[in-house]
Amino acid sequence: MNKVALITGITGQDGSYLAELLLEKGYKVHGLIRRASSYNTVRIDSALNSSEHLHLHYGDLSDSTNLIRLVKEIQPDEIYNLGAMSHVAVSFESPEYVADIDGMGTMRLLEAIRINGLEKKTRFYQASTSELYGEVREIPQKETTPFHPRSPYAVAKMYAYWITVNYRESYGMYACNGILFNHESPRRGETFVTRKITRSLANISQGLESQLELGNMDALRDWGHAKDYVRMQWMMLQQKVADDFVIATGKQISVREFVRMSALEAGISLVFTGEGVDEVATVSAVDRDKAPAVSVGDIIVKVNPKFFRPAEVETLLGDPTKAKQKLGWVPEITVEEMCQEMVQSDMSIAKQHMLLKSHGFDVSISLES
Ligand code: NDP
Ligand code: GDR
Repeated sequence: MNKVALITGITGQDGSYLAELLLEKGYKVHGLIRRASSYNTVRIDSALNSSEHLHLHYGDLSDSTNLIRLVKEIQPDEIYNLGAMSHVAVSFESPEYVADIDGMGTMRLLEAIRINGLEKKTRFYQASTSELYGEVREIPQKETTPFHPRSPYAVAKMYAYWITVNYRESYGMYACNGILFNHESPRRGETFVTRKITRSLANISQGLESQLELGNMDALRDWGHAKDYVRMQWMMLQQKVADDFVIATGKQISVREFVRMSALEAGISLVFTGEGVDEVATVSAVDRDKAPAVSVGDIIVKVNPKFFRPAEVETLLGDPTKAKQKLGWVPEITVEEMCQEMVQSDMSIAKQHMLLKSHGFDVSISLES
């Protein structure tokens, strides 16, 4: 019998990779999608076109009756709760919404399992986050490191973390938290910093954009690849006993270093000068084949305080020892390889746009991020 999984957030970065992984493993996969005014399934279109075992259902984590009905109809063996308003900076703009979806939404889904009497059947994965550590109390951060969330997003995720633990302890449910550090890919949303950087530098290299504006370039993150991390989400639900795990690479670099690495991949060498809001990155050498629109001396990166956050998480570095020892999980893709893949993917999109432009088509690039 095929196992049956329900994924919330299936249209997002992780949801799309996880759906592909589960389909490869022979699962029947059900995904919760939100009705939008335009198509929002671009990341899962190829899976939808190639598999008859992928089914989508309209719904929302704010809608209890919808969740209860779907869980009743689908009778899932596994639920992966990846759905969330996942942008930390945006959560300062909409704290009530993020509490409702990221916090209460998790409880609604756990209740849907319980109301349908599926506590002993349905295993539950909660997408927890390194943002729980926020103002870090210990370096590196592991499962026992105290939490100190620094944004409405992280505070909402803290409720979700503990309600997941609570349902495990109260009702004997197989419910676990993956405390995942930042993970990226060519499918990463364009407003998260890595993708913003790779996309913008690719556009600059081809002449579609002239400058990349960033916030805090000193921020340090432990960046891994989403494909490695969704494999881990599945592994966590295949254990004998439910448990919580930190998933990270154990290495960190700054936003500035990610800019430098991405620029080199796009054929641009950069020199950083100035400090704080006055910091800029100037082109010191250029590979003209790769970056025809860029010249030595161009200032192509600068700081815009509008991207600073009311409270910042300065440094995150995970210790994945428990996941390595108990689950045998080892990340396979390095940050350098991931950066190359992201830049190459964005360069190929930028070149397609330039080709269209050269044939007179109107190519408008959204720059609001
Ligand atoms: P994305 O932002 O790419 O995807 C979020 C998903 O949630 C989308 O499918 C989105 O739908 C859906 N969603 C948003 N609001 C609702 C709602 N009200 N009801 C139902 N679904 C909703 O996130 P990622 O794939 O990067 O992350 C997956 C999860 O993991 C998130 O919970 C995130 O907070 C968490 N996480 C992510 C990390 C990372 O580095 N990527 C690290 C740690 C945790 P739509 O497409 O319609 O917007
Ligand atoms: P993060 O990711 O907040 O860690 O949350 P993001 O890529 O948004 O920021 C990482 C760091 O870069 C700094 N930064 C900028 N960030 C953005 N988005 N835009 C900028 O212009 C910019 N300039 C500098 C930020 O200040 C921050 O320090 C991600 C999300 O996927 C969460 O859902 C997840 O829980 C955590 O990772 C782990």
